[in-house]
Amino acid sequence: MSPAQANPSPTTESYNVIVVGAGFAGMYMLHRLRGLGFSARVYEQGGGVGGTWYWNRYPGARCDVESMQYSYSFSEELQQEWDWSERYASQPEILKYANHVADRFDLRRDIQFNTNVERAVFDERARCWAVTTSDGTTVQAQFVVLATGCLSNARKPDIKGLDNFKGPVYHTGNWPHEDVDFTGLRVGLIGTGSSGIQSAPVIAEQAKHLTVFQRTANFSIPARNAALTGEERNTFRKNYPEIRRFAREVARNGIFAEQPDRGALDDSDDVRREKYAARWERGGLTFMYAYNNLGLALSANDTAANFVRGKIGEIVTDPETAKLLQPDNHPIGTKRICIDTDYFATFNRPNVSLVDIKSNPIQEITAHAVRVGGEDQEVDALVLATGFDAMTGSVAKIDIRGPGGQTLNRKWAEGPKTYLGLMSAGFPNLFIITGPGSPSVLSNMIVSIEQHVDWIADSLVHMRKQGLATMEADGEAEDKWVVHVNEVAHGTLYPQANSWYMGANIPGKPRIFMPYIGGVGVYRRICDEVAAKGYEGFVMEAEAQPRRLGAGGCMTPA
Ligand code: N01
Repeated sequence: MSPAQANPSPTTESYNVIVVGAGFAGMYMLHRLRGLGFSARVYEQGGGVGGTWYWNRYPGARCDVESMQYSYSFSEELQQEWDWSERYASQPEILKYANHVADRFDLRRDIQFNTNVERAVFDERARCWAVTTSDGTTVQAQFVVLATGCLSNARKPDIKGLDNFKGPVYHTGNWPHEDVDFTGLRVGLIGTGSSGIQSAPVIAEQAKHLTVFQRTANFSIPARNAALTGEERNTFRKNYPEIRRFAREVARNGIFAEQPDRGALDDSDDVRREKYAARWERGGLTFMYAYNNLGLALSANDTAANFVRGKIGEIVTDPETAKLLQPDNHPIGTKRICIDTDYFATFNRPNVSLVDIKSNPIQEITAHAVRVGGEDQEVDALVLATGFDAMTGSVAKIDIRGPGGQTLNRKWAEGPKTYLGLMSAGFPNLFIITGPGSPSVLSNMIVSIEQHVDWIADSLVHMRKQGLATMEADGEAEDKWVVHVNEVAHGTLYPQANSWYMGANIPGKPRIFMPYIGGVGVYRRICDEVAAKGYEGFVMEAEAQPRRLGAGGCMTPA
């Protein structure tokens, strides 16, 4: 029990809404709440805004969705005035954008930084949440919105001896704010997901030697990053209404792009190869939109996977290294596909080596080395690119107790259960942004964030108008949604990979496909229909007495 829990100070403050997290979701939620006249307070564990982009400062960190699309659409002025400099924005530029948004909309005055929310307990009499933070304060709010992010709980692996290592150990998801200089050092990099694949080429340029420890080879497509020209930016800006509409309503993943209209086996081998080659040259995530059945049929998927394996073989000069780098244990795209700059070519450098830890797992880390197959790979510094306790990890860190003392962690012990990814039955007035059961990490996050925030804001306005005190997911509606989310996932190839989407990267975490794979357009329509039918599948209860919402939050009824 933390000091805050042991001795909470009396509640003095109350708000309509407490928002947990000041990443892209929390910032937009705050902006909407303020605009609607709700009082709100945001608690953020970091020292600044930006969420995942505040923490993930590793060398080479960059978004894999094009910058002109990985940006807010809620303000026409904002999207017209901000100049993205590159096709894929780097982490520093995204963080600068987040700070610009915070300043432009004057958000900081309602955000308390360097503060963790440790506990949220539903007070049944007052029908509101008592929220306790790491500074020992407890505040009240009628609603709590978890904008805690899906990839913000960096995971240190359980590798024997890791704590005995004498050199510096960095985690890509919790990178220092100061410059890290690897000049003259032998660096060991563990993990070859998006973070490892982005950082390896940059570290290799600086370090004396880079040793990459690979457990699972990953598919990666070249980013083909480049400076954006004024003309490219203007074309986007002119066409934003249609681009944004398409991303929200049509695209499965919230990204404006040409949609495939045929399956991979509908084309001849030559035509197919040409299409893949063109997409490889263009670079980026749209490689996977070459055909409409790459995520559905293994025979189709194999054609794309074989093409990429072939490209790896062409790029990497040492045949043994090339073979190790060619993924062979999951269909392409079923683990988050990576987007890189010179990742495979990095292994042609004389100062880079690859160690296969799949056939020969790491035995232990000693004071100065990583021991594999009885051999010590000496390193001066370690970089852990070992991922996150994704989607549920940051929620699980908060002790959330609903009516009757039920904890969310206990309820989710066998996997997260939500209705529409927005609420979990038994926890009234507690919303989750881009939670498990929503398209979330399978989509352009900003598109999904804006949709969730707007939907939540509309629900609060509805409740205020109708004089309603509580809103909660109905258990039956939730059960049906959980079944639906699973059915849709199991109709695809995704569950064939041991991915973090499945919770497979965390020992003991239940294997449940967490995001909703039905597509952002379909999902948006479902959410809108639910609202149009009077919030079907949610239980809403009236106020026993009028509450002055908008004027100071949560007051205990007399
Ligand atoms: O994490 P990951 P990430 N011993 O979980 C290995 C987003 N993102 O930080 O696959 C040895 O994907 C693990 O091996 P295996 C993006 O959505 C986006 O790279 O479990 N190895 C794997 O190789 C992404 O998917 C961007 O066998 C261990 C790696 O570590 C998500 O964040 C950039 C190990 C972890 O890969 C997560 O990416 C960065 C152990 N004990 C991240 N434990 C962009 O926008 C784990 N591994 C481009």
